[in-house]
Amino acid sequence: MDHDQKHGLSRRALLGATAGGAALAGGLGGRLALGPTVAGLGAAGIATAATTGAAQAAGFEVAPGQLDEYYGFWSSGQTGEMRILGIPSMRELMRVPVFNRCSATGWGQTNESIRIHQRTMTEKTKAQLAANGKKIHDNGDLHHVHMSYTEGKYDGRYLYMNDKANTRVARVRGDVMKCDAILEIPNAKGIHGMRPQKWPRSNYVFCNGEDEAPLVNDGSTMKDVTTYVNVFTAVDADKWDVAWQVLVSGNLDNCDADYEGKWAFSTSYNSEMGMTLADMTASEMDHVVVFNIAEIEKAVAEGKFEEVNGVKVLDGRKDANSQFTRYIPIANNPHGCNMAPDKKHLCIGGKLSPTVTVIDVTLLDAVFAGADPRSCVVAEPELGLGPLHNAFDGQGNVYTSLFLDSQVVKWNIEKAIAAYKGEKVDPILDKLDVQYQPGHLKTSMGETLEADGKWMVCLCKFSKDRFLNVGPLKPENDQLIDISGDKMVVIHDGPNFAEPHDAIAVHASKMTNIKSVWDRQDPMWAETRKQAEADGVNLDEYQDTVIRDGNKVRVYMSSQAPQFALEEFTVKEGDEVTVIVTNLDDIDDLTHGFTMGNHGVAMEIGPQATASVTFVAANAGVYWYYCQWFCHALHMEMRGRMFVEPKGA
Ligand code: RUQ
Ligand code: CUA
Ligand code: CA
Repeated sequence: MDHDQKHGLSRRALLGATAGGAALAGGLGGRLALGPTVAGLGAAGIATAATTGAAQAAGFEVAPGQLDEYYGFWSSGQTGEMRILGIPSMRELMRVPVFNRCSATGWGQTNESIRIHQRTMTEKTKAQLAANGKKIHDNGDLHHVHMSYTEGKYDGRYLYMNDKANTRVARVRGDVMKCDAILEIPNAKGIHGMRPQKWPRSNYVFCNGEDEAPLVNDGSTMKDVTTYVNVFTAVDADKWDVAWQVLVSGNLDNCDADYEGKWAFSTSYNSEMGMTLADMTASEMDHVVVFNIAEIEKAVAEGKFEEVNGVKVLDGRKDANSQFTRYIPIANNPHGCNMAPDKKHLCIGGKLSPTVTVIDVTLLDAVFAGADPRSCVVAEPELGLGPLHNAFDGQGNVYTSLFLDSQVVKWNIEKAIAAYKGEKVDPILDKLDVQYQPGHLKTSMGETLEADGKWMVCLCKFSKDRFLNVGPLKPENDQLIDISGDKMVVIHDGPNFAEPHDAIAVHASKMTNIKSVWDRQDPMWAETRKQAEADGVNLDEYQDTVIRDGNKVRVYMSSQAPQFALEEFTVKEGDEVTVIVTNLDDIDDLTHGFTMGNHGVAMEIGPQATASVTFVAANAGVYWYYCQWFCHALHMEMRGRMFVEPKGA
């Protein structure tokens, strides 16, 4: 079939050649503005796609009570949380607060969560927060969620995620689905791309700093761009500290790692080090940076680093001519960076170029030995407008999102390589209209050696007319696509709130360590237990103890449906009150809560969990506290009173 004729030749012809330099940059505004128009065209195309593949769609339904085959771990962009969806039902199963403040669970307010936030916080950040009357950053911009690997396969231990807004990364435990560690990354600015090492296991989490700034960012230099750097960070995934950093030329966007543990890769859209849109799109070529892990580790071991803000920093910039990095020229403003499960091919989305660049990673040793950096490029198929991200089916095919065309294109790596060598083959196998403007797309197990080619979720940035109008702010649209046949088929539209960037689909068989009830000795509240011990309180027994320590009051109470062990307690105006609740119920799905009325205080206490929260009792009077997680027929009655005595009483 001739895809060029069937799909958008005129639109593609508009763009002209791959790297049009000034023409591309000049046309940028116009092409972005094309978005809505292109999307409008897409709507007509869907009817065809849906009818051709109806047969494959049969039997996909997950009936009530049936379980999904895959866990989908979703990012949520500026909402700052991680979400868990079932695939293929696309049912939302859970939200896991990470960088955001959560009203339901008390994340960002409980002492346990504040400790996790603050563990790696710099003194500078603490001071800046205090100046704003805060203890933590309670917003985040969570773009990328990835699971820990052992030998190129998901191992269910952890999920890792970035916060572009406040330059952090976080980790969520695979057993309880709670965040257990946040790391503020020094020296870098705006962590965007983030991937765990795949081989031999996820010893590192690689993090891209997207924004340029002076390395010593203390106001001594600000407008002199020559003092700006960008920083690539390897986080020690076990200790959750920075292992090392490498300074690079140009900024860093998306990243990935190979399946041999030799390389990490990052795309850069601003090799120009431009500070304006025009400058950032000025060059014909940008680059992908390749990091040589062994060379970097060797230099770190030999002490050949500079210590900056407590971190080991190496210089991998172009001028340094190091063995740490190589810069491979790629057409202007590349974006997505995805390693194929064939262990060999790295695919780079062209964004402003209609191409995906394929790098054969087995040719990188030669590049480090001095070969032409472009000698590792083995294909560069022209696919359509605005290629962003790539996903894999484990059968040699790639699915690339075309943002401007509002399409997904399926193409074959070997055919693209043949075409690059001059053979007359069309690598494009299929194109599908999606609604609308896709960013990331994720295939089932597609980021692992176990890519199974069954499902794909395409995360569309716009939904426009696909759902009932909910006002000027519209949901995004995560489309479920059946990729098991030759043709891609849209199965489901999944509206989603701001703004899932990325997702992974993990087979349920990988998640065997998920618990239903907490372990009483869980490290999450180890410090709270220590305090209880010091206060002579045994949290494992049913108890109701109030400890006064100057103007600090610690209120310990157990909860057991439908009652708090303490149904009243008394404090004084101005007291700093810490309420510590232990849920002694050890029944599946029996979560209690603690909300202190009119104090902005609420938290979740899961079965067998302990949680604590601290607040100041500011005004005298009677205040009711209650359980806000429905737990029992007498849940409404699960409440008690706090008496706040007037000062001097
Ligand atoms: S990025 S839409 Cu933040 Cu993952 Cu590409
Ligand atoms: Cu306990 Cu509701
Ligand atoms: Ca550029």
